[in-house]
Amino acid sequence: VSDVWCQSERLISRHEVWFPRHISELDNCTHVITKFEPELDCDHPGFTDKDYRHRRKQIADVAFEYRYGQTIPRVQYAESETKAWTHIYERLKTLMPKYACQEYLTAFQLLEKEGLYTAHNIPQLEDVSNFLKRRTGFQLRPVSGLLSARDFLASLAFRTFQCTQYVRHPSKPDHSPEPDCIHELLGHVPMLADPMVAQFSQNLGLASLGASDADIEKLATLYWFTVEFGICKQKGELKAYGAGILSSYGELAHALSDKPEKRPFDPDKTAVQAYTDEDLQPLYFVAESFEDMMKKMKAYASRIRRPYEVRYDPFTSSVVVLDDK
Ligand code: HBI
Ligand code: FE
Repeated sequence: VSDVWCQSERLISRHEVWFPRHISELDNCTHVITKFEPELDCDHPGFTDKDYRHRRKQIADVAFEYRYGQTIPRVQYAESETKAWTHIYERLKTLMPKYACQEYLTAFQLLEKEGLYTAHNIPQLEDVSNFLKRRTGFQLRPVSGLLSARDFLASLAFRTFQCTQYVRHPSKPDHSPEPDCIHELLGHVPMLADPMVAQFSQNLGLASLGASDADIEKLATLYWFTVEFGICKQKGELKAYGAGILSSYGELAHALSDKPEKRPFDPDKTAVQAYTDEDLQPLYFVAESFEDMMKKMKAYASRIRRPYEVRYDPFTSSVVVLDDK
């Protein structure tokens, strides 16, 4: 009993809370949640497909072995995997001009111009990571599946996006219960190529370092309704900026139709909204503008109570912890 008491007491001191202080320590932030693993989830489309599970494990093992500073190993994608990419890529491209926000469209164009994105090949994470480094200082590191919210958010503090490298099951190209590289590449990467989004993502990560479990849950919920499923107004029209919308043909048309419920984005309310990750979203939060959403998130993050402040030092890729407040 006294051990438990001591542990919870110790969490209060900034000297005792562990969180990564240097980008290389993200090697310790790779705790995978097994909720949607094809081996364990009988609703997963790959549950009964032994070859798929083998393939998925092969690619996940590469991520498992990965350490900071290494080149991201290239994956030779199979024809069926590339086929899923082509199918999604071509269909999404027809909807993008109408539904995607300006930041996404600009970055997507650039990715195509540089020859990184084509309908015919799944881009390699190493090449995409180098592109992002040049654009916004963001980089990718391979991850073997869905991470704990704490680990996932912590990596954002170091301008690092933990990115899956396997492809969803080919029987369901339009839906995946877990993140896959098609979602990361067509949803997240173009957004992370925007300097403002990069800063916003890093701020979210910094706000999470050493935060209480309750605050992490709220930040994860805010992440869900912004980075994953956010909608904002641009020139009087609703546009998608969330990666979960932008990487899904079905979700794009659904989100911007008048079927789902829409409420104004307000971090205090959004942070405690229950959500589903099983199906099309029944509810979206709409920001007045992209800038307004980021301003409100910044104000929200500054109200999270921590007995210390954190700053990022880009020269050393380190988090500096400042004196107790
Ligand atoms: N893990 N690999 C991975 N990719 C994500 O997008 C992701 C995650 N874990 C948690 C998460 N996203 C969010 O839902 C928030 O909890 C941060
Ligand atoms: Fe995502």
